[in-house]
Amino acid sequence: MPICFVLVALLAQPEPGPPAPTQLFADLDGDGTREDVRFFAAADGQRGFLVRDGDGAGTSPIYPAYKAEAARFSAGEAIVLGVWTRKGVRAGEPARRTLWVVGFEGGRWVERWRGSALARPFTDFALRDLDGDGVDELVVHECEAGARTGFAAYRWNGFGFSGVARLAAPCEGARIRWDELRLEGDRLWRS
Ligand SMILES: [Ca+2]
Ligand SMILES: [Ca+2]
Repeated sequence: MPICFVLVALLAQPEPGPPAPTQLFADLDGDGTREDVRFFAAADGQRGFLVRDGDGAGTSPIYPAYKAEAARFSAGEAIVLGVWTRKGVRAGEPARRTLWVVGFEGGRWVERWRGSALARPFTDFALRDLDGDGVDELVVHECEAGARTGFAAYRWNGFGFSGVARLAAPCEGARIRWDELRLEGDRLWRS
């Protein structure tokens, strides 16, 4: 193929755009109807924002967030953000992951809880109903050199997350999917 055609073909490749928003459904105002919420993440994974109902009227501030999940807590529904923090991080070390719980009240986004940290550093998180009681648990993947690795389940207590159970698992390799995890009492296991 002549080089001019190769160049034209390369130049015609579309630029990679920002990632598609994550669509979430949560009843943030407690009226019994779930709102349609979208999380827009920057391509660098360092910040993001939420839009309620997709009309721009309920646009959040820009958070230092890389991920968002809808959560059904016993006290109501909310959005849990995976957020970068430098609190307690020494100079030269990378930012750590933490969690914020945000809601939508009185026509604006409010930060209900800005977590300092969980018991241990984590690499990823999800909100899932692990025991089938209709309330979501927080489950995190812990994978830090020199530390116990695996999964840990937490419950929202209204003021933060309380640890419930752990499942030891290798850091890499046989990665367990969130949907395979089950909780029975204080036992976390892989189905
Ligand atoms: Ca609602
Ligand atoms: Ca549950």
